[in-house]
Amino acid sequence: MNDFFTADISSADPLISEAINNEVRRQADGLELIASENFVSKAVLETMGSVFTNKYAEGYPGKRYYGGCEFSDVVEQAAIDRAKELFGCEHANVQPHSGAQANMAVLLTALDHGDTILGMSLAHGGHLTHGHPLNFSGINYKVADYGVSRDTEQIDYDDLQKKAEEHRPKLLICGASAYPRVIDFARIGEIARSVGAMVMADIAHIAGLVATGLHPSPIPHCEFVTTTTHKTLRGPRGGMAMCKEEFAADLNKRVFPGVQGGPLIHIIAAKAVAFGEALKPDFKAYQQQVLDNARVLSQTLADSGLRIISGGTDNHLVLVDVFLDGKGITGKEAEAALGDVHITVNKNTIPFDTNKPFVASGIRVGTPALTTRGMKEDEMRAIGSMIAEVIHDPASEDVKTKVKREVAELTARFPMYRSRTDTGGALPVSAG
Ligand code: DSN
Repeated sequence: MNDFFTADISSADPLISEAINNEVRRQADGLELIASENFVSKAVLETMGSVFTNKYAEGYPGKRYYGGCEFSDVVEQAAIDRAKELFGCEHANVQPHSGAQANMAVLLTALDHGDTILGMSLAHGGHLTHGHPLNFSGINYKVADYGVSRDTEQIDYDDLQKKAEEHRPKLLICGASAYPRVIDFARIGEIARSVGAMVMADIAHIAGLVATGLHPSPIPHCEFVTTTTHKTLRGPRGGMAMCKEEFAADLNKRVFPGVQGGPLIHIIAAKAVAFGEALKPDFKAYQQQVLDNARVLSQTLADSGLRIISGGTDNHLVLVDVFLDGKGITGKEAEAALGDVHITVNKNTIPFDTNKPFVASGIRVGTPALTTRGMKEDEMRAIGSMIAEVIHDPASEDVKTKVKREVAELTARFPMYRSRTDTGGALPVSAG
């Protein structure tokens, strides 16, 4: 047989092979606390690397523009059916390549160019695609924003009502990328209806919690619900858009041919696999552990003298003020110091931040990935202490050496993917 079909990556492309192996080791040897990241199962990983990557399948199941789509139809229909079962939605489009493209398709469905949207400010935990001036959403539409109150650092629903009355948006956008509290979708739905607006909820961060009933669902209250599939939902990197049946045909047209061409059938197949996993009872136990872990991590960090935005967390993430009005360090410094000891977090602005976004006063930490590795409350207490020690003394090489050793000991107890040195590929092994 032709080498082309049999040569492993290690011989076909040593540079990329080595980078993959290094990434396998980086993920295994570090503590991954980026709230939007997770580790997929071997089944999902294998499906993403399947021969469906070779297939063009513009259109939708049963109505394609190319021949040979019979098996593409099987996987896409399975993804759609499972998504509908998981979220209880009337319609699901599983083709968006990302959350941003799912949001773009919804905005094109709901709005005309120049219409007004009201979204949560990025600086208060929202997302670029909810109306940031540099994003398509801010370029093509008139934007007003809402945020959290200074006192509680939680969404100010009374202010949101006032803003909705003032700006009369056609679409109210809710959902966040750095908001640790329950979002009251029912209240947001009421506010929208009071001004004749539609609602899009972007549940990218909390989709796994919503799917398992551990966060109230936006489905009954919103015309449109979008998500990514790779965060708490623990599927392949990608997006999905859901809506009421009345918008289904239009939404489908906006995804394809509106903003995308050929769907990524290998990713859609992996979405189906991930949704199948999420429908199993142990996924709810996993999500509950994500929540329990986040609460313990939050409490440990608070006990160490760091300030937790909004005073705690109801979901998978914790937003931590490390700047402490100039008495601490910046988010940028914290991210770098923690990176030195193989703890991966991202700097994040906090509400009413006095530092610029690239410096930031906070860090965002999340528990989905480490919970997938099997870590529980005891490990969260240990990790919280490690984080605090580094942040309180970022210049100390002694502290860094000690914490680096603790990270190595902890990660060794929770094995995950390993490097397949004979081929250079990544072979997952069972999570701890
Ligand atoms: N980049 C994602 C996150 O980290 O939350 C949002 O798109």
